[in-house]
Amino acid sequence: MTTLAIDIGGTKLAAALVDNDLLIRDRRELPTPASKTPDALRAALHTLVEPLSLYAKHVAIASTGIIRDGVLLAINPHNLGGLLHFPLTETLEAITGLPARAVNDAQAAAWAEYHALRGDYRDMVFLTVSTGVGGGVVTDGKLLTGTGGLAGHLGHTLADPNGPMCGCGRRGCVEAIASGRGIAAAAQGELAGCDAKTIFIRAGQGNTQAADLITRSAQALARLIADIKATTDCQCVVVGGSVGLADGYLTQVRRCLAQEPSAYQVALQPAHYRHDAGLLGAALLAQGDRL
Ligand code: ADP
Ligand code: BMX
Ligand code: ZN
Repeated sequence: MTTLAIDIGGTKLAAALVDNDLLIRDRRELPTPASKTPDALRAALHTLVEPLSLYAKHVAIASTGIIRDGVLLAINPHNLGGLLHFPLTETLEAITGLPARAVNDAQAAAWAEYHALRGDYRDMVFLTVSTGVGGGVVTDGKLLTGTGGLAGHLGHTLADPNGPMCGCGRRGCVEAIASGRGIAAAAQGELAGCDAKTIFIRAGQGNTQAADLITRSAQALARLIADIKATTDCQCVVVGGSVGLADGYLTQVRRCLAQEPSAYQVALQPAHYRHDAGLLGAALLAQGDRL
């Protein structure tokens, strides 16, 4: 059964057709519109999925935000241009005429990455370092979603009580420091106004401020990973997102984690499905896990 899978992130929207063997075709992307009102997102989703919906039997959505009863509720509305609330499944059902299911993007990616692990794994955690910092926790082979969809929002744990304000209303969250937006927000002088992608390029060219901003992110992520190990005793942590997958980033996180006591050491791996983990996890969940 062909699934129309959609991944809604703070920076980009992706959609593709996914078949029963998790093969992806006709993948396409659009920038996420930054608008407080839902109309721009509705219009972008329409443009994105219209050429694909004819070939699918159902829709599977992985989306940034807390997903409750098919509705997106932003914990950090700044990541979506101030948008707080968006009726995801209702909108996609209206656009495509197909039944739709939705799940948080990092929870979906965790599920896909858990299935990609080879060996006897029961406990793993996925982290995306992207527009924000998202997380998905698999414990004893089960994906945690929580009663209200909040489970795994590890980007909103505390990194620094004196750190920058987070869009969720809390000061010093991991997301406010380690995410693409957090990296960009701390840039000063010649780097002020640059996005995280540009800051990585500048670091590669030898810019020391850019390199320090990336190290600050990697340090916050490594401390989060030590906390995750202490909380879940997971067997591995898989890292995705465009910042998480950027050249050299995971190596830096490993170096920072190595400074922590031995009890908090855990294997770190880049996402097997790279930028498609969210799409594939949503498809897997909607298809009922036939793997
Ligand atoms: P989304 O959050 O929409 O899922 P991404 O995973 O692409 O999207 O994350 C977006 C963030 O990653 C932005 O802050 C962007 O500047 C940054 N980014 C995109 N490409 C790269 C790259 N090649 N290297 C480092 N950072 C990147
Ligand atoms: C934020 C939060 C999470 C999401 C994470 C990564 C919103 C809109 N999103 O912490 O639900 O999983 O970002 O999202 O509150 P991404 O856009 O970086 O992929
Ligand atoms: Zn926060």
